[in-house]
Amino acid sequence: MVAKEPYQLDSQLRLSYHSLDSNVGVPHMDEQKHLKALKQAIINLDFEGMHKAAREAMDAGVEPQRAIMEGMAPAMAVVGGKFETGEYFLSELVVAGEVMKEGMEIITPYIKADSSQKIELVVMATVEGDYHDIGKNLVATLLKAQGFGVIDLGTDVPVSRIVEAVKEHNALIVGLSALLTSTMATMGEVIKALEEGSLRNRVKVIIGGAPVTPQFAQKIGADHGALNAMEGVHKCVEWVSSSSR
Ligand code: B12
Repeated sequence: MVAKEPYQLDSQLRLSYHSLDSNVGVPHMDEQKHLKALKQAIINLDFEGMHKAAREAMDAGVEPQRAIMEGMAPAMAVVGGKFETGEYFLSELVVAGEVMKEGMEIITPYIKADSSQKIELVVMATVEGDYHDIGKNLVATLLKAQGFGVIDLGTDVPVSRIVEAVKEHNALIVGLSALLTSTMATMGEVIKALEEGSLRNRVKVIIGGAPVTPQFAQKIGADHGALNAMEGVHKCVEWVSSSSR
């Protein structure tokens, strides 16, 4: 597997984000302070700290996408590392997830919606056997902000349910999320089922989640393996902007 840094956008990529990341450039000192406070609140499992940090960051005008992607998301990777080394247990993972969710509740209303995009439907799901939904929810929020209609099927979603939803809603894009190496393969099963249902040529399939790489996406026949939420949403915008399908 090729190593990747899922939470860091390289500067080249950032420059191409336009409306997704309007505040181009390296965060200045004051912003760094807010990003650090958001990160610390998650690592310290501190709900009050998160409320304070999220409100202060928004009051100070920190760009909401940056607050989530550069402040909060990297903290979850730190928490995952602590879980791996035995410093944190499952209960701490649960609390960290809740702290992140509360922070996102405060921050997401600040994400500016782009109403210029025509509504195209995206079916989103975390695949069967997998309960991780923070990344998926983030992608859904960013897609909505870009004017997409999102049918969010939730977590632990059976392959058949995803296929039914694509058919029922005549979706243009399917976004799949998996955080466990044991559930990644299920994304390939979704693609096979779409092929068997003669739906594959009607939809683009984008996959994401910490263990997902572009190579894995290619191997299972997905159209794109997202490096992170922003890059994935950027790809969806590109798809609907072009007339390739
Ligand atoms: C929080 C967390 C949990 C929470 C989840 C809460 C929730 N509501 O989601 C809880 C406590 C429930 C949990 C449970 C488990 N977890 Co857990 N969890 C994590 C942790 C710490 C953070 C995940 C997270 O939310 N990250 C923040 C978000 C923003 O990042 P993200 O999900 O990667 O999403 C980003 C991108 O990947 C992308 N993205 C994600 N999906 C998609 C989809 C599309 C379409 C696109 C475009 C982009 C995209 O966008 C996001 C932003 O860029 C990770 C550690 C890690 N480093 O990932 C472990 C981790 C994933 N968990 C792990 C494990 C082992 C488990 C358990 C098996 C533990 C256990 N013994 O029970 C269970 C499994 C439960 C299940 N069946 O799903 C392992 C997985 C190891 C492996 N190789 O598979 C990890 C890596 C921890 C570790 N280092 O060991 N977990």
